[in-house]
Amino acid sequence: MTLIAAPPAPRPTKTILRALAGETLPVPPIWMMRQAGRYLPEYRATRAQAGDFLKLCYTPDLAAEVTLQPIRRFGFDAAIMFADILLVPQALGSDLWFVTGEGPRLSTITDAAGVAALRPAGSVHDTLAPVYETLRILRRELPAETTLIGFAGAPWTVATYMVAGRGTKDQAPAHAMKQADRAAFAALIDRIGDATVEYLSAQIEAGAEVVKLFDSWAGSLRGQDFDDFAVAPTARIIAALNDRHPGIPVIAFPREAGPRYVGFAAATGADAVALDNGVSAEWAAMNVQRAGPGGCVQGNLDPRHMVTGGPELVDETRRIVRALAGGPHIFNLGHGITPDADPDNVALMIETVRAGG
Ligand code: 1CP
Repeated sequence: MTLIAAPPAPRPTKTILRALAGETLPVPPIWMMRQAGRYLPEYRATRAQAGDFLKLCYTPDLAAEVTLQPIRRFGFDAAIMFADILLVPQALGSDLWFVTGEGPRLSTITDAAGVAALRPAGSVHDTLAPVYETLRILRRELPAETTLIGFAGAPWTVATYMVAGRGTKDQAPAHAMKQADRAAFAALIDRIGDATVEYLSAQIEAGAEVVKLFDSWAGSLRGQDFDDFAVAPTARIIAALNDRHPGIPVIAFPREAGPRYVGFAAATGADAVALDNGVSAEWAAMNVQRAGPGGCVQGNLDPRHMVTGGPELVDETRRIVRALAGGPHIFNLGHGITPDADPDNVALMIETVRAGG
């Protein structure tokens, strides 16, 4: 019997995919969290046309349009599909609505009966099918060099909203449920994790080339809780995705994880970790970024520079580019751009990055 070795996977050509594969590039590719959003007049116009935020998420032509707006205006290296992490709770059966000027509201889940009443993970496609259509449109319409990113919330962050019924400063309701009935809380995390695997798999089948897991509230987990509810669910999702869709990179964003950024990619199988602006780029270069696969970091300019601009913006951008130039790096903000940001500052950030820092 002759054994024929499998041909090596073709090397990616898009810059974001090259960085995620562990390549150190002379100029880091760049995109920006919340790049489609209220700081852009064209976004506000399309959102007004949609009527409300959820309508915008579930109307594929309009969701694709707002995804493309920052690509046309700035030429970012990646487009992130327009949707929201809270569509998954809705697909699992939570009521979801947005209060203008305040934010999201959901029906609350506080005990084992609430978890048991959720829909099965496999049924999420009934609600989420329009998101897959958005991705199919984007794959047709994006420039050939632009990477298409899909996303979901990580289970802990999604659970904090499902338990509290809204955004909270300290995620106290989720911590309380975890303490009162750890098994019920773990069942909630598992159900969200299963739904997330289904959702991200379908996103990849519809054309997402990279997926990102947003764990915006990971920083409020301590000790064993961080291992059980940030690391383990993320690792489980990534293992299932690697199994179903080998070669599709995953970016993990355990926001405000601080020292727990160290080893997070290795512990979860993530191809990159996104850094918030609470850690310094110099520290991350020493402690988080590594040469080769799994060593890529993304980040981490403070989004307030998109409001204030000026020489500080240029200096900080250069400092981050230089600090992370020795390994695989995707330039980004440390969190989402805010509605009061000035689009001219975004253009200045991109110009500075592309000038080599
Ligand atoms: O009025 C508006 O137009 C709504 C503002 C808005 C936008 C533009 C919301 C409501 N969601 C979004 C889009 C969105 N949300 C994207 C689109 C892609 C892009 O980045 O351009 C993404 C990736 C998200 C992810 C998201 N939603 C996160 C994780 C990232 C983060 O910011 O930490 C979280 C926590 C949410 C929940 C959410 N959705 C919207 C708001 C205002 C919030 C935060 C609510 C709160 O905690 O109070």
